[in-house]
Amino acid sequence: MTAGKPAYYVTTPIYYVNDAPHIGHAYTTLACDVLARFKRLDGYQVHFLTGTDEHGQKVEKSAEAAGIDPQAFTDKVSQNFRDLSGLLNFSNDDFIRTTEERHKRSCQALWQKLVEAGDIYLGSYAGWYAVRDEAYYAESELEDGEDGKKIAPSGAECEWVEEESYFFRLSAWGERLLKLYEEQPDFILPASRRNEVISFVKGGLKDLSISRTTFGWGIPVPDAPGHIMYVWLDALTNYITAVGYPDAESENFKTFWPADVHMVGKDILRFHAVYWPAFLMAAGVPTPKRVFAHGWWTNEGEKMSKTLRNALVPAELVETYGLDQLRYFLLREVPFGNDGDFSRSAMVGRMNYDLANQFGNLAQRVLSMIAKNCGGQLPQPGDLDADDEAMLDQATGLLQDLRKELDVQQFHIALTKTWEVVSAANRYIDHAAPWKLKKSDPARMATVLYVLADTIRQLAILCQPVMPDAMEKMLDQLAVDTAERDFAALQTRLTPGTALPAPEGIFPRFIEEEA
Ligand code: ME8
Repeated sequence: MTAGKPAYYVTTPIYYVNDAPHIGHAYTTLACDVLARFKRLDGYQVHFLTGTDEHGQKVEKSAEAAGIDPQAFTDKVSQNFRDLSGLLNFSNDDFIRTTEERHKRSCQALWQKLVEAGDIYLGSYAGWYAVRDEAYYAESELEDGEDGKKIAPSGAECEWVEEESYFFRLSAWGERLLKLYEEQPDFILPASRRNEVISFVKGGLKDLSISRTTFGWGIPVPDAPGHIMYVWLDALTNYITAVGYPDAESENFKTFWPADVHMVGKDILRFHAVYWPAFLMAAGVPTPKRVFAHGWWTNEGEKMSKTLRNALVPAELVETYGLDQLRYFLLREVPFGNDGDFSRSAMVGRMNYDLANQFGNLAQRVLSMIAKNCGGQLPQPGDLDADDEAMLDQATGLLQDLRKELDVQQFHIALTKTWEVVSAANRYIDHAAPWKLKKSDPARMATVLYVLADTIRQLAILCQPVMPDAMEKMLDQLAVDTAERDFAALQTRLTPGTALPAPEGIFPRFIEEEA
């Protein structure tokens, strides 16, 4: 039953199929997965979208190099991104491919709207194009590379393109874009990126070439033989296709559009924060609520690249460190929005300290004391003293903090605040020392263990978005009913007398193998 629930729509970029998924792609989708899971547990009706960007020259060239036609090529490699969802336990509700019929229909309808609005005209493009970025560059942006080559700021090689092309009147939308950024100050986050976009738009916008004629792998422009749509116009439209565009009256579209968050890497912010809202405003479609541009991951200080063969492969990391350990690390280690570096030592540190020592050990101590000293049943608490109340209040107060931080995509702060409660629980157990109370004051021991068990339950419920499997195990060990695991259940308390299964460790330590 979804009626009456508030809606939440979160999207990842759709990834180019020419590349094998690496940790950078996994990172973006992970961030969205955590938002989607959090909102579901908080009573929202969520639509979480990911998918693949399958048209354009870059994909066409990769297909050619693989010696198969582009459709067969994309059918094959798109699967790698679908598999990533299974591997990393992503809970996306849909997976869109731009080669699907629903998407062709949506793009052509959007195009038609732009034509009707008078925002498209026929001209000819003569300028630089980088296939790797699928982006046009002005001469002034380029640097000279070896052998007279022209290099874009991203490092991509550019080629000279001259062809008949349709243009979008982007130059006419500068003022309205600036107004959008002003009226919706959180439209672009983090703020530093917002400032970059504002200066770019203030610098003046040129009309954008939005069709190509020199290759064929794309969506045909309606009534314009020989023209296919510029791959970024095609790609961005995926976000509305997936909720039913062009059927703006459909239940899905009315429920989920405008999107709450488009999550992207900083490399593609301009497309999402400038071109996309301009297209939408021109077509009379509402603009999304937020574009969040996160930072870039490097591997042990090096940029990941095909030539260096140093891309971090998600499957290998999961195998080495464990799935939830990796999910936790990626969101805890780096302030969300900043660049981050993956190092083995940092990963092992988080795994052994935050997860095994601080959280895992706490749960293990409490559950094994209950197993040994309380007949394997949740103990009956007596009257709570000030320390007990403070512990439980601190755990209960966490939800408000997490809501606030996740509403602005500050995962690392949300986790830091969660670990403040984990640390407080460790201080509480050390201070109350229930192991000393076994003989002297068993009633007090029961109270302390009960307070701890309920604190762990609350932490486990709140950590589900980041570590779904591990927290499922933790809640199983506390015999929490599966219907009592959403945020509404934080208002309740564990039932004394409930029989618990035998405790098992949840977060193993990472032991370095002897060389
Ligand atoms: O740009 N660190 O697709 P793409 C962090 N198809 N994130 C990274 C990363 C890294 N080292 N490498 C990649 C495209 N990413 C277009 C998008 S959307 C309408 C079309 C992530 O396959 C990051 O989110 O090149 C980046 O924006 C995205 O992958 C680029 O994926």
